[in-house]
Amino acid sequence: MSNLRIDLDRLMDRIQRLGQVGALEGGGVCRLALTGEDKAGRDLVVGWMRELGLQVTVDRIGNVVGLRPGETDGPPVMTGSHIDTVATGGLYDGNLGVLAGLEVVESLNDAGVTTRHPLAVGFFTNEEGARFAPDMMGSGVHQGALSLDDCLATRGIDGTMVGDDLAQIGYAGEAPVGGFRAKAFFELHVEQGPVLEEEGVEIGAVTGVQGISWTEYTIAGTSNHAGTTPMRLRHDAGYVAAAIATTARQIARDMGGDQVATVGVIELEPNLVNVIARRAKVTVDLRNTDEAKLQQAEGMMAEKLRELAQAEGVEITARPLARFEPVDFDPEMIDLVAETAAGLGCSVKRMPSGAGHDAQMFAPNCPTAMIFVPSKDGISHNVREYTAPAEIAAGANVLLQVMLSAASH
Ligand code: HGY
Ligand code: MN
Ligand code: MN
Repeated sequence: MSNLRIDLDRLMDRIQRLGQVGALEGGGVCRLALTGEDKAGRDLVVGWMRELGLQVTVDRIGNVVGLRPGETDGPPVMTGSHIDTVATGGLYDGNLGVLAGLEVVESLNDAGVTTRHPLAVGFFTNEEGARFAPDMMGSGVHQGALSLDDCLATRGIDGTMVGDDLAQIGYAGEAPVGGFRAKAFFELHVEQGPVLEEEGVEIGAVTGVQGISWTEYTIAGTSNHAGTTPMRLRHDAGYVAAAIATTARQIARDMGGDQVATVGVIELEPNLVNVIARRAKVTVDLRNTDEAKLQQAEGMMAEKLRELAQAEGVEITARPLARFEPVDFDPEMIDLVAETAAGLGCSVKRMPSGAGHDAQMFAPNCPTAMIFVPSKDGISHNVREYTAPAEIAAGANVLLQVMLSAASH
């Protein structure tokens, strides 16, 4: 293990400075993918990449990779994450992984260290998937799991297309996609859940990512008067939307274990107090670490929707937004993270990720693992997201060491 350590003040300064881009009143950040704020964040990070001497490339879906040459050529040891955020984002989700990667580079620059294999630091387009589904869009295209053309043609919640907005912000790059292979991929990320904090553990050696299933349901009912329409004559899209939300919760309750279910979007038309809703749009996010159980949950939801449509006399159409099976990371890489963390004197827990991450797109193509640091109160996708500097230092030093180790042989 090298005696090298990252410079925490420098890393915290970058986290705070990037956090100023798209800063929300009262704290937090909104840098939705492919917006002006995303562009400003990208420009800032690309500037830092260039200052560090990295060779910067932008690919056709806007992923940005900074390469640090090694003594030899060939596939780099890579780290990275995302700098797009949800609308009520925190300073650390994604940003920490990218900026810690830059800090690893700067620490090596300061020490005059050239690694045997090249290193790379990347940020990937639209990891969140909040504005344009699916999530992990950029890394999925980067690693050949998603179609470039389909993603460029994707329309988001504002009605615009990925390809147009990408060009608009000046990040429709030239570099090809799908074929980039890393020697190994590591991602440092905040846990975004309560586990590490509740168990008093400093580092998570992430074993894999749970399966993700996102669906948008459109319910077509009949507008009518709230007062004059007898209950037996209603085709109430608003009622069905609410029933979908309670069904999602009931499925998670009935299945127990790792099953989670979220209704994040409910839109009603005409959305007026005295009008029975003629139309509703509802999103359902189902996740489970076990693929068969995730399919079971999807089946339960589909069955209930058939019953609801029949009983209420409405039409329900489903539009899949994202579907990723659970992913396992490389056992040797997980061991490397766990042993490195222990070697640095940190307590460690092997654990799955509840959130999706860019790393899951690399896992089929190269040895991949993730490093988690605790999230205060288990909070994320919330402006109160917080991880203490000492915890950030621990995570970034583990990243430095595992990258040095993987790039030296
Ligand atoms: O939804 C997720 O798990 C990630 O934040 N994109
Ligand atoms: Mn993230
Ligand atoms: Mn996120």
